[in-house]
Amino acid sequence: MTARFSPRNTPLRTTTALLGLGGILVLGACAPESASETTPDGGASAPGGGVQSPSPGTTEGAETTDTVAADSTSSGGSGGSGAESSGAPADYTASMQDIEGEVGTAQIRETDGAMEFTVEVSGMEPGFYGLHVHEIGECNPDSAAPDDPSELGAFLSAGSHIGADESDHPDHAGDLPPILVQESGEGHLTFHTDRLTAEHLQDEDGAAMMLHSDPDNFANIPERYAPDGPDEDTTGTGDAGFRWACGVVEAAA
Ligand SMILES: [Cu+2]
Repeated sequence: MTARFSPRNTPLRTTTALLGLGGILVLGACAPESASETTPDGGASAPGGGVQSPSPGTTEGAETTDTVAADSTSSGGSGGSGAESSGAPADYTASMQDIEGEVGTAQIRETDGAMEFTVEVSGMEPGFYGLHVHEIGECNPDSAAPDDPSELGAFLSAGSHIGADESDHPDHAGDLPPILVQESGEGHLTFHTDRLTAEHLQDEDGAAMMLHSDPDNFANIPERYAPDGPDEDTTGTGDAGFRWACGVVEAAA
């Protein structure tokens, strides 16, 4: 865990940031995105991640107070000229929310042989943050991991990265580039991935966009730090920290 108190930086977020700090400190000793969810038999350091900052019931409260809504609607004109370059409407959308409300949005569009993602966030501390698509479209801020009900935490309901049972991180279909939040607190990212399909996003249990509290190291751990190679947490999750905001991927209206 880093020294960062919270990915949030707006005054509105202060309370949550402090609450979040508690959660982070507790979770700091754990693997927030547990090895068990991505390496079912891993058994690595049971995170005991039963403590997390988000608490149910507060999720809806601040939803409409954030500036993200305005940001997302004005993104085309606010320096996001690249984002809308395709001009085509999104096929899927996700509103990524922490316990206070929307942190950012993802617009996903099917292109020829790839999925084009446009991700916008605001009101966050500058820096890189991990982004993934998780395998279950359920964003419960206080939930159990599907494959280990004893493991509780924020948005564990979304399960592992899509493709986590088929390969190591960062070769999961759901592994995405990290987003860079600028000094303004806003982040913008557009990219294509040919790893994900419509079936991934809209299968029976859906899918969820996850914004993490830390950068993703893509399991790129130099040998001098890890002579035996990265451990299971790293090859499972990229050490992207705990799950900060989650958004169910939905078919665009
Ligand atoms: Cu993730």
